[in-house]
Amino acid sequence: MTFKPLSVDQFYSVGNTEALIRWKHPEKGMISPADFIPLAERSGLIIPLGNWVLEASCRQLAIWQKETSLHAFTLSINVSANQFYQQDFTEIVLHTIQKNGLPPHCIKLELTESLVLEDIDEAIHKMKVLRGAGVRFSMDDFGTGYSSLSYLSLLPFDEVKIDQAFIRRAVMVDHERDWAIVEAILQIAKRLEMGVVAEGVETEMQLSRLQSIACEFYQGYFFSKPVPAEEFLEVVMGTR
Ligand code: G
Ligand code: G
Ligand code: MN
Ligand code: NA
Repeated sequence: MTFKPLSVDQFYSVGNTEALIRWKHPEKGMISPADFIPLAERSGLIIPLGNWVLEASCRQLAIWQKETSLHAFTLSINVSANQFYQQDFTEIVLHTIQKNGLPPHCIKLELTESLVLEDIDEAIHKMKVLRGAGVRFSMDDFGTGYSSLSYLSLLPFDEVKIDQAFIRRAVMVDHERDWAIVEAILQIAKRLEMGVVAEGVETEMQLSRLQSIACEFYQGYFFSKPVPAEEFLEVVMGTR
């Protein structure tokens, strides 16, 4: 837990708050996790890196909960496959939450469908253990991959996050067929008592269209680009 990766930091999305890792390279500037997370997975570095992400996220959330009136403030954290399937993942998560004095239900772990499909029985087992302690789960990037409806009912997710690529396509004027699917996802999720977060909301038009079909939770550049921790409260409180 003491590993501090060189030049790695976290940004936070506004709307639904999600911790997003960033690598500040001395010459190449900001490197996207899309480029270095797969490398970290292959090299095994994802284990200490993932643990650092958990620790840094929980520490930051505890600070925000203490410093503001946002006591029930929740934070979404992305989890990688090799991180999730490490033997003591559930213990590490629970220990980190407890150490930082957080209510477990304030932590949402984001898993992708492909992660879960690597070993569905083990995934369900780990999810049930953590959910039993109050931790919540989001299915990330829904609408890409297979987006299997049977898995949606089988897996104990609290929430689905409709992928930004999907939202972007659906709101284009001539994509009513995509829009129909967004609406159907909302209806299915409601019946399964899952929340829905629309990702990649960039325009007022996208937001109002989503609101018109009773989508309640959003994330995206319309609210703000992801910001460093120091700027986060200002942005959320709307003072800039
Ligand atoms: O923030 P950005 O658009 O660069 O994210 C690119 C990808 O990196 C996304 O798929 C996102 O889920 C992933 N990602 C961002 N932060 C983390 C993290 O802390 N851990 C893991 N495993 N993935 C992350
Ligand atoms: O795979 P995942 O959903 O975790 O990826 C989240 C990433 O998507 C974030 O790192 C963020 O940089 C990016 N993102 C979030 N909202 C928007 C948006 O409105 N537009 C675009 N282009 N990217 C976004
Ligand atoms: Mn995510
Ligand atoms: Na996503």
